[in-house]
Amino acid sequence: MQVKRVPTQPIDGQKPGTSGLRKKTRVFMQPGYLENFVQSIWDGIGGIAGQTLVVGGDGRFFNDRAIQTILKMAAASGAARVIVGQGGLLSTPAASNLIRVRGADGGVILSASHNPGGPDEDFGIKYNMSNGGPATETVTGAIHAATTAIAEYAIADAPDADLSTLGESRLGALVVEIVDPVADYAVAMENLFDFKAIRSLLQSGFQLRFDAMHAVTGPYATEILERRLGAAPGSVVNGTPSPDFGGGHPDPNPVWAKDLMDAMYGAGAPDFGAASDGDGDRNMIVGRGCYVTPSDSLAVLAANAHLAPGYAAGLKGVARSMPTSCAVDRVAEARGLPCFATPTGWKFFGNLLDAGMATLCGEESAGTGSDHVREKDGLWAVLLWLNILAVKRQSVAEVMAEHWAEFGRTYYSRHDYEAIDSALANRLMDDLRAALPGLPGRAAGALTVESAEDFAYTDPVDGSVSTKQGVQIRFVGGARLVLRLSGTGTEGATLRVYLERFDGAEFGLDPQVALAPVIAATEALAGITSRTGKTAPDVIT
Ligand code: VG1
Ligand code: CO
Repeated sequence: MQVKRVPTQPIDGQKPGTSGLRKKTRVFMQPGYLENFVQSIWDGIGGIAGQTLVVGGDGRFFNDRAIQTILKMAAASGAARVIVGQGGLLSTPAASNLIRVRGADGGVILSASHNPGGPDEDFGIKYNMSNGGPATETVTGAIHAATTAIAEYAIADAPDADLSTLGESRLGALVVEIVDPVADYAVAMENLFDFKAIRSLLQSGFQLRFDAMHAVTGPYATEILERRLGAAPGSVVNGTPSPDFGGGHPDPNPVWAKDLMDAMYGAGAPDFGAASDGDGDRNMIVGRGCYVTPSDSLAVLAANAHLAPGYAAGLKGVARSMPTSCAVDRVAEARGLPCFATPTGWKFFGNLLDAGMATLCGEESAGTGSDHVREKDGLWAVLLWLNILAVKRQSVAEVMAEHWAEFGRTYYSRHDYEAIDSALANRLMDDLRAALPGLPGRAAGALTVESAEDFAYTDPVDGSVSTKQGVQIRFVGGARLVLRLSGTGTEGATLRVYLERFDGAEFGLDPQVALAPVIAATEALAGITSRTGKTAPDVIT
């Protein structure tokens, strides 16, 4: 095997964001672009000689080409073994699981998650560490530093590997091992959940619909829900991964999973509906006529996880990202559990999970997971819900009503303003940050600001500090407003506005109505409409 050393120079803007490096697919397809970043990963982590890596992606356009490049670059840099999901497929949680069960040194995941795929859409790459979790800020910092210093990359001059046949082959000294992407993951799920109870729920006439959104969870859901648990054939819809996700946004929320919402709110709706995103780490839960917000879902799972065998001993603690609603905090308080608030992005949960300080974690963006892997896990959340329903024998609506009666309801919504001019968005945030010290005591619409901060997080395990993680404003009476800029967008800036208000007595309001005072206060404080000209958010979830 011949190794080519190709001279190159730093490419601007290869800074990993919330979830690795995300760009337009055509950007990644430029000669040397992907190669530069992959070499920077190898350099940033101190080389990969002798290592075992896991590689896979969500099957989007360019997934297969990127994997061939990564294999040749792993061979050129002396890796011992690369474990690849058959056909280049691995969901993000399955990759995390595989890194852990195989004791790999790390992994590379190809995905832009819920962003659309295709030659004119998005692509992404991220590095996961030996605990199975996304690289910490320290490691992404080292990778970024490597992108700014790179002078050459090394790649094997070799034919493409066969990704379709299970088993081992060689690329020079590198062993390429093709594995079934579903097998180990399905075993992990069987070890956590009461499959017998779920099977008998499904036999009792309980109907479910799982929308894989033409993305990677199709094969996982078909094997686990239909084959192993006996859901009726056809319960999994859009179950064949396609390079452009059927032309849609594989984003499991009421806007992009509208077909599922229509089915769940229409005549003859099944008992339970769920969807997952491009790479399988997000989940949406919806009962018959009853959408469950991700923040509420996290709270319900925290309150009921002990009903599943894998969590029968109880939870060590719970964690949520700062913008996620405080619904889970109320469960933690009632049950005497430690509760942590971290910056946005799953990488911040890793240390808490590794240290045994938290068992369950979640984000408002439809991510929930536990210490079984180090990523959020869409199908896991679906199975935990099913396990809970199998034990309680209640409808989703009944579970929610009971939950709110016990803990109160935290009305919650996120308003996204997309593709704003980056300079304008940065100015908006900078001005808001500068105004924070003067806000407490000030009126904003009908509300009065109680406290205002630019969220900073000190990791309780390693003491690392992350600053500027979003503006958090609390109002007298308990309402809360958070504003931050997205770290995963690929066009201009996306401003995310997170709104919440607790109500201990009235549970039946429309969230947008319940949150009207907080929405009005936002405009008074941040002037989004006056600055951007946008009179309404682009996406409301
Ligand atoms: C978004 C979500 C965040 C999530 C991240 C990655 O980030 O808000 O909660 O962790 O996507 O999720 P941002 O910076 O755009 O708000 V995934 O499913 O894209 O791995
Ligand atoms: Co995702």
